[in-house]
Amino acid sequence: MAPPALLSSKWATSLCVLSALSALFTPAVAVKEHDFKKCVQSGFCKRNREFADHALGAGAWQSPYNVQADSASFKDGQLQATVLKTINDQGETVRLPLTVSFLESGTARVTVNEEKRQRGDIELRHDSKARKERYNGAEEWVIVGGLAVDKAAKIAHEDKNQITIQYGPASKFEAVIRFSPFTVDFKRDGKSQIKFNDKGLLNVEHWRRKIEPPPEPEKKEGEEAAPEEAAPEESKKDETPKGEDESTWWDETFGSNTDTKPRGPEAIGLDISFVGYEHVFGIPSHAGPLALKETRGGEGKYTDPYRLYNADVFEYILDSPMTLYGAIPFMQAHRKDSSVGVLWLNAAETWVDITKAKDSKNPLALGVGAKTTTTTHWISESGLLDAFVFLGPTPRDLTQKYGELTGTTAMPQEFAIGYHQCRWNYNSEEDVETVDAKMDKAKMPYDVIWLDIEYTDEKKYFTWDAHSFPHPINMGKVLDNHGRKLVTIIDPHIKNVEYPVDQELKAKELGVKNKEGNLFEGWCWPGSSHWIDGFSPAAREWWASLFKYDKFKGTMENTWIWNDMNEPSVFNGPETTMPKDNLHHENWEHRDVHNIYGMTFHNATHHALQSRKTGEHVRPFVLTRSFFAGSQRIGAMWTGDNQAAWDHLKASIPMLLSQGISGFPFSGADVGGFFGNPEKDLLTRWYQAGAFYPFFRGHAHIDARRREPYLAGEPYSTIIAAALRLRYALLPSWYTAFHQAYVDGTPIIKPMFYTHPSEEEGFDMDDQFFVGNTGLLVKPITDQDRVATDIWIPDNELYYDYFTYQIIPASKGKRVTIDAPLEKVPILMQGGHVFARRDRPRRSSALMRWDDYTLVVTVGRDGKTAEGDLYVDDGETYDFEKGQYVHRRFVLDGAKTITSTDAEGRAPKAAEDGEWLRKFRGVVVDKIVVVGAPASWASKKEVKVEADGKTSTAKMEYTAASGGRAAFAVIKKVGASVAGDWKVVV
Ligand code: MIG
Repeated sequence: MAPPALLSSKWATSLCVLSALSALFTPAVAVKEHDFKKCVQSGFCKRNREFADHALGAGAWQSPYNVQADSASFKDGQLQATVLKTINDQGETVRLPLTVSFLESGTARVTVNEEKRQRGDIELRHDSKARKERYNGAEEWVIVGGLAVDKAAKIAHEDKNQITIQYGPASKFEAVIRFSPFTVDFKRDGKSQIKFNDKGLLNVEHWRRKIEPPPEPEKKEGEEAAPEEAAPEESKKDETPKGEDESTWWDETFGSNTDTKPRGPEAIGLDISFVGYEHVFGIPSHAGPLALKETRGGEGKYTDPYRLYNADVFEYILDSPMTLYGAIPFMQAHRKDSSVGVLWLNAAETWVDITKAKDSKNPLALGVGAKTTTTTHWISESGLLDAFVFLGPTPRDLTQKYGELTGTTAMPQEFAIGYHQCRWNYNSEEDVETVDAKMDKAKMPYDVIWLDIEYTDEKKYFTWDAHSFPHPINMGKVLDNHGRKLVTIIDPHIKNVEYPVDQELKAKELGVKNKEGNLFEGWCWPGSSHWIDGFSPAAREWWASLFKYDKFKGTMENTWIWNDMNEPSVFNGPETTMPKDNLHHENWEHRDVHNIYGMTFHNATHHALQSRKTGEHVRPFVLTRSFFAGSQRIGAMWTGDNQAAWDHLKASIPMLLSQGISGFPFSGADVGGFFGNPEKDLLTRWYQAGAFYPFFRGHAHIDARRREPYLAGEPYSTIIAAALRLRYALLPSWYTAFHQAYVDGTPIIKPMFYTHPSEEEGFDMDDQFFVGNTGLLVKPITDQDRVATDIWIPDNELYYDYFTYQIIPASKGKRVTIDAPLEKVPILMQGGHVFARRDRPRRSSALMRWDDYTLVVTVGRDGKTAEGDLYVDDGETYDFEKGQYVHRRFVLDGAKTITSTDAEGRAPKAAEDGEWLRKFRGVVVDKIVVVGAPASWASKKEVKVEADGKTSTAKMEYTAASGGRAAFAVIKKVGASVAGDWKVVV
C-alpha cells in the first residue's frame, strides 16, 4: 500500500507505512525523534526551564507572586484571594484570582486564573477569532463528581502572613497558605506532604500587548547600517522581564509549520514538591518504568521532561519521557506507608520535570537517615492553573478519590474482556469467516474479530468496500452464531470528497476550523480530510445519527467500534497533529484543548452506540488510542504501535500498570507486537502475558506476516491455546476485578507498591503484579530463552504455584525461583483467597454464560481461613444498575465450613428477578478445589452441603501433601446455586 502520491516526501516519512517498510530491513528502527519537539524546541517549555534554572541558581530568588493584603476570605469550604504578580521594576502587578476549595472527600483544589478585565483590554494580535480567556472547560470534560465542598473545613489560624485551613477526614489535613511569596503547604497529621511554589517556580505568563519592533531604518545604497539605537524605555516597560527569551512569544516554527499565537505567551508553571517522597508514579502514557525517573540529566536519568501532548508517535522508543498517544496528568508519590497525589487539570501541551534531593539539613532527623524529596515542575502552554491535591494515605485512597472526581471504569460487556483477534487487515468476508472457523478448529477461544481501515470504500468511514465486503450482515450473523462480535474501525478524519458524511459535516459546520474560522483541511489516510469537532454538541448529535443501523448499513447488534488516530493524527500537521491555532466549538484554540480532543471523539462514539436503536439497552464497546483523564468512563485503550520485539513485550507491563494506578485500567498492548514479525517463542510468551492484560488483543501491521495463533505450529499453537483457555477459565475473576474498578477505581492489575505499600523493596518493581482480589501473583516471561524466573514475595503469606500447588513457604522479601519452561506462565496463588473459574473450554464467552463454576480456595498461613468474592451480571445490559446482579462473598472458616453469602448483605427478593437472574439461579458451583487443605480432612470422603433449606452430601477427594506440594481437596458436584446462600461443612 503506497501513501497518497500527493504527500510531499518531507512529511510522507511520518506515515507508519513507510517507517514499517524500513523496519523490515533494520530491526530496531526507532521513532524519528527529531519529528517531535524536545523541551528546548517548545518555546514555553524552554522559557519555564530557564526560569527554573534562574530561580534555583545561585543568588537570592524572590518569587514575584504575593497574595494581596486583605484579599483573602474564607467561606463555605472555599478560600478566595487575589495573587499579585509583580511584572517589572516599577512594581506594576497583574491580578490573578485564586480559589482554594476543600472538598468533602478530603481533596483540595487550587485554581489560579488571570483577571479577565485586564485581558479584555488587549486586542488579539492577529485578526483571530480565538477566545480571549484562559480555557476553563477542562473541568466539564473531566470531572463528573466529588466537587461538593467541605462545610466543616475551618480556619485554624490566620495572621497577616498566612492563613491555615483545617479540613479532611477528622480534620487531619491542613493547608497553610502563605502570602509573601504565595505558597501552599499541604499537611497531614501536622506534617508537610505536598508543597506548591516552595521552590518559587510559579510562573503565570500574563496576557500582554505585542510591541511591534521599530521598522527597519531605510538603508541607502552603500551606506553602513546605522548603529542600533536603544529602544525607548517606555515601549519596553511592562512587557519584558530581563533576559527572558521572547523569540517564541508571538509565533513559533517547528519544521515547516508556524504556529501563530494570537494571544501571545500564556504558559503556566508551578513546582510541586512531595516532601519526603522518593517515588513518583503516573502521568501515563510513556514507554518507561512505572517509577518515574528524574529528568534533568545525570547518570541513568532523562534529560528532557516527561511530555504530555497526545501524538501519533509511530514506532516509539522505549525508556523515554517522550509523549505518546494519550495523557493522564495524575501523579502519585509514595513512601513507606504513605501515598499522596496531584491531578493537574490542564488539557494543553504539558511537560513535567522531576528531580529528587536528599534533605540533609534537617537537624531534627537525629539518627534517622536523610529523606528524599521529589520536586516536580509542571509546565503547560495555556489555560488555568487548576490542581487537585490528594493526601492519601493509602494508594487505595488515591485511586478512590481520583475516581470520585473523574469517574471510574465503565462496566464492560463480558465479551470485551475475552480475546480479540485483529490485524491490519482481514481482507474480505471470506478471510474473516476462515479465521473464525480456524480458531474453532484449533480449539482457541476468542470473542471478537476486528476490521482495520481497509474494509472501507477508499477510507470513507461508514462505507464498506463493495468488492471485499459485499454482505457484511451475513458475516455478522456467522459470527453471532457462536456468540462472537465484529469491531470495525472509525477514525475522526472524514474524507474530503462528495459523500454524504463529508457533505453533512460541511453543510452543518461540524468540523474543526482553521485559524481563519474556515473548515480545516489536512491529510490523513483518505488523503484530504476534515475532522469532526467532538467538542460541539451538534457534532456529537450528528455523529450519533451516523451509527443508526439503517444509516451505517452492514452493522448490527454485534458490531462494535475502534477509534484510532484521534490524537488527532494529521499527516501534514506539526508533529503529525493539528495546528495549535485551529479553532474548536466556541472558538477555543486547539492549543487549549489538544489533550482532550481524543476523548471527545471517543465519547461521541460511545454515546452514538448507546442510541443505535431505540430500546436497545446494551453497554457499548469502543477502543481508543488517544485518551485523557476521564476516558476510563467510556471504553478501553491500547498502547499503540509497538514492535515485535522482546523489549516491547517487557515494556508493556509497566505501561499497563501505570494506566491502572492512573484510573484507566482497561488497557492492553498489541499482542505479538504491531511492527515486524515475532519469532514463535516471542509470540507464545506474548500470548501468555496478554492473557493477563486487562484488554487482550492480538494485532499486526499490514506488512507483517499472518500470525493467527493457529498458524504458529507445534508446540506453540498448543501452548497459545492453553494461554487463551487460561484467560477464559479465569473470566469470572477478571469480570469481578472489572466490577471493583467500576465501583471504586481500583486497578485491575496491581503493582507491588499498591498492594504492599509498606514494603519498600517493591516500590520500583514493575514486572510482577496481582490480578484483582484473587491473590494471583503473575510474572510473565519477557526474555528470550528464559525457562525460570524469580518472583519477589511481598509478605509472609503462603504462596502456591498455580499449576503444581507447590508450596512457597512464608518468605517475605525473598525471591523464589519458579520454573517457567515455554509452556508455563509463572503464577503464584497467595494463600487466603477464594476465586472463581469456569473450567469447561468453549469457543467464546457468550457460550459459557450458563456454565458451572469452580471455586478455588487457597488456604492461608493459619491453615484454616480464606475469603474472596464473585460478581456476575448478564454481561451485556445496564440491568445491573437496577440490582440485577449476583455478588457473593465466599469464606472458608475454621478449617471447617465454606459459606457463600451476599457480598452486600442484600436479602434475596425473587419477585424482583429479571429474566437473566431467574435463569442464572440455575447455575451452580460444581467443584471446589481447596489448595492447602487441612490435614484433618484427610480421612473425610464426604461433606455436607446446606443450600435452599436442604442438606445433601457431596464427595470429597483428598490428596496428601508430598514433596513440597500442598495437600489439596476436591469437593465434587456441590450443586449449590451460585446466586444463593449455601454452606459446605467438612
Ligand atoms: O497510521 O489503521 O495504531 O493499530 O492498525 C496507522 C491502521 C493507522 C495505527 C494504529 C494501528 C492500525 C493502523 N493505524
